Amino acid sequence: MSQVNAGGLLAIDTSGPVAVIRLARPAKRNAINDALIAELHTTFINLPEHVRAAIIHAEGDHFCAGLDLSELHSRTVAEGIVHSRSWHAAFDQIQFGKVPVIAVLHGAVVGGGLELASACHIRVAERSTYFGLPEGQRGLFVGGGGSARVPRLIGVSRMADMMLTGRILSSEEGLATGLAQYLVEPGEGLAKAHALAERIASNAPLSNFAVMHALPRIADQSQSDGLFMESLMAAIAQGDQAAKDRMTAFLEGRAGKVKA
Ligand code: 1HE
Repeated sequence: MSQVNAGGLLAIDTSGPVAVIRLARPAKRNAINDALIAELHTTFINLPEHVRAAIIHAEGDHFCAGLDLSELHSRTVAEGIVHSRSWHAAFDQIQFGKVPVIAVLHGAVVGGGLELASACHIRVAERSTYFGLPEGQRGLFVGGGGSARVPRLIGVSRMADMMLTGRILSSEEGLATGLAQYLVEPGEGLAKAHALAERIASNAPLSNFAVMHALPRIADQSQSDGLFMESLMAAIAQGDQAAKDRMTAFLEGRAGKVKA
């Protein structure tokens, strides 16, 4: 099924094994308002069973200008907490949802836009990409999961620098620091994401599940607890029929070799 959502904020194509979700608010630089965060949440909850990987990309010159600042000034403290929690719920559904998600980045990836990107499992940055956390300059703090996710990618000190000084990281710096795993030329991001998504979609679903759900949790645990959880997850994965079939295929010379 290919569709544009009713609010016109997202274009969603879930017809194949790779779902493609496009931020479609270029006039506002894909700034995220309440309706868009709700659409992202429901889209990722409702991904059809045949979908094996997803791509998020964006229309216009910028991936995402972050929080829609026009919605901010009338909120009370209590409403602010509920608002932040709605971003957490939506981005948790991306990070800990059904399938791995690849973000294709270009132009501004700032504030809540970087929080969205950091909830994805793989980030492909086109050379036009730049990363910023202007919350410090706007009198705000991150509220879309950035304080939990961004330091896990680049460390607390780099994030503190970005927030305190307004430092912008280029696409090359983003690649070097871990904000992006791939750097491509302008216009090439979507094709790269499709190539990666097709490889991901060909993995055993339980292996992808383990990478998405067990790996980050293990990294957050003590080594001893993490190693125990690793053993459980490894045993569950290797007991699955998909693993047995793949092992047999390799031993019978029917599976690809690991070559550079
Ligand atoms: C917006 C927003 C927005 C653009 N909220 N309306 N994010 C920021 O602090 C980034 C603010 N945006 C910018 O710095 C620039 O817009 C960009 C560098 C991203 C793009 O610049 P440019 O010259 O291409 O576009 P523009 O002329 O600035 O903006 C075009 C329109 O989009 C304009 O509206 P118009 O009605 O005058 O045409 C802008 O007002 C509108 N627009 N960005 C609302 N962010 C969960 S907590 C997360 C906290 C944060 O994310 S804080 C960071 C917020």
